Amino acid sequence: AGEDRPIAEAYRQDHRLPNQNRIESDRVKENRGAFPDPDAGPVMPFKEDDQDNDEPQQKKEEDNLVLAPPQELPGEMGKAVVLPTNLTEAVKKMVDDGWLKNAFNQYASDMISVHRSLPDPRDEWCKEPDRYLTNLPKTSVIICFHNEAWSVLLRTVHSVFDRSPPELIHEVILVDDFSDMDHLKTQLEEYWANEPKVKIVRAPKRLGLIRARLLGYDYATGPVLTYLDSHCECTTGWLEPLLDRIARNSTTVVCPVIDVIDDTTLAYLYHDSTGVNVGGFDWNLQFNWHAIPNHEKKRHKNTAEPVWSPTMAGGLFSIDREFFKKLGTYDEGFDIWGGENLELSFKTWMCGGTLEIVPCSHVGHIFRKRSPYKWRSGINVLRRNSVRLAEVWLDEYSQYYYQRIGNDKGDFGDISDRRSLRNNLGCKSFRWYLDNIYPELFIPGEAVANGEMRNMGYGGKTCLDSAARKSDLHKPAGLYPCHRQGGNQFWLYSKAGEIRRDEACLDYSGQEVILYPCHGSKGNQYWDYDSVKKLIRHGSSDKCLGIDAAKKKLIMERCDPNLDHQKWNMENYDR
Ligand code: UD2
Ligand code: MN
Repeated sequence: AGEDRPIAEAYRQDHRLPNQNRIESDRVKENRGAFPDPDAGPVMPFKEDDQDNDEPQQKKEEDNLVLAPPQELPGEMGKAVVLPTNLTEAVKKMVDDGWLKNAFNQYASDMISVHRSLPDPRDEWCKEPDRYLTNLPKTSVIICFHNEAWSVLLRTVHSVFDRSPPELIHEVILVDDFSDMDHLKTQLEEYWANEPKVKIVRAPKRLGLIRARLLGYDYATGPVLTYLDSHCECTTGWLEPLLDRIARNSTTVVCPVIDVIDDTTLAYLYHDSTGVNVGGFDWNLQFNWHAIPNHEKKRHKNTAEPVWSPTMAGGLFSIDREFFKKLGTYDEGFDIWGGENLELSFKTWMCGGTLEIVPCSHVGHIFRKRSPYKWRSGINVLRRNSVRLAEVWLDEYSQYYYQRIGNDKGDFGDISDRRSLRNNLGCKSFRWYLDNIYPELFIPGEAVANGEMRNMGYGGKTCLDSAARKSDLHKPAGLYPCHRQGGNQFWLYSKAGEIRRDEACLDYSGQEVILYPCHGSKGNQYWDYDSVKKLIRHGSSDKCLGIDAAKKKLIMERCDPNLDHQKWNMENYDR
């Protein structure tokens, strides 16, 4: 806690200053030269006897803070903060601690003003006169957090106030999901004491992000609800285009474009509207991003127009409060993290709404590579949430998810309320959703074979094996002893001749046999399985797929039905 103190002090000062661009925290000043010594204790910045300064003598009026042109401050205009390589051991430790606690570079964040300036990522189209209705509804902004870094949380909230028309912010509700970090427990009320629109709600026990959002919902009184993660930064004009869509049709659920705030440098990274993606999911019920499909592109004249999206990422969206209520908000049985974004996406579409990504609205988010906080022990939370989701919303398509988890549903609790919700709302079928809203999703049931792909050479114990994650794409596909548990050994052989899982297809272009994003145009991804000879012949090279036991890798050879290591058994083959 001792370490938090000077930072907290700096931000309190920061907040009080009238001119956003004239802020310099103690951290910032010290860091222009050497890095601060963590053992130095809570030193107030620029004390009266501070002789070491080349700044103008305006300290008294300005709460002892010093004027500096904005371009000198770290992170301004969304620029990267790059720490020098010659850090002292003590500072290195602070940097490491920041990473450990948050899974992003908290130290770098602490150097940046909580009011930092950002680039304006909007297309010109967004700024044309009369683009938005004039009488927009107000929103309650709901930000849930569990042990969020102080500077990051404050920057999220300030970015809302600093870059929204005040008359559109009904309130900002901060939901503390039972954090145990000192600054969050003791300093928030004081920090926001002069901002009547900020309301702080404390969960009596750890709720998980879904029930924390519901707690925020219970307190919110604005006609529109806007949810944000606690490590976001809103850019200029982010709010109006979201509210505009809801004002025109209250069943439209809208998401901003989520820009990347780099986890290491806190740089604000963005594309123009030609780089906008939409949300999808795979049969592991994991959310993923896609380029806008052609059928959707055809509906638009300008790339900045709102686009329909099959799913939302989850953290950042606005919704009409009454419509959210009508949809039954979230499933309260969802714990900690995950699945709620697909639940809300599916039911929005299936129960009469529309889900859009609004390219004129940009909000940054720190994407992390791991989850820094505790989940529950002894239970697979994500699987439980996903099974509840599948049971209520997926109809007969739930089998494709269950296949992926070895048909082990575990104890998923009572879902009868959620099922009656769906019935009472008279929602459409999941099949309707797939056919109309997400026609580009590959349906495993349409595959000719599914399950393991076992090579018959060397005793027949080797299977095609890969996690087939994004990071595995463009790399050789692997081999592993067959384990009969699905997972990384679950493959589909599609009618179109692909050997695939989700978006990854087995692909050969003359070098290694790799996994490559499925492109659907045969070529290097076309494999012809002869279920009698057991050979897998590659379309464009006319070679056959085999394995090299010594090198433990896939190889391509001239086809020879006498070689066992070219023979494969495809599970559940049915043509
Ligand atoms: C994404 C979403 C996130 C949520 C999640 C699926 C974006 C950018 N983020 O993961 O909002 O939809 O997918 O569930 O779309 N939190 C709590 N209590 C907890 C755990 C988390 O309040 O027990 C807070 C946390 O401080 C954060 C928010 O919930 O503000 C989301 O958590 P996250 O940032 O770890 O999720 P993320 O972005 O990886
Ligand atoms: Mn997040």
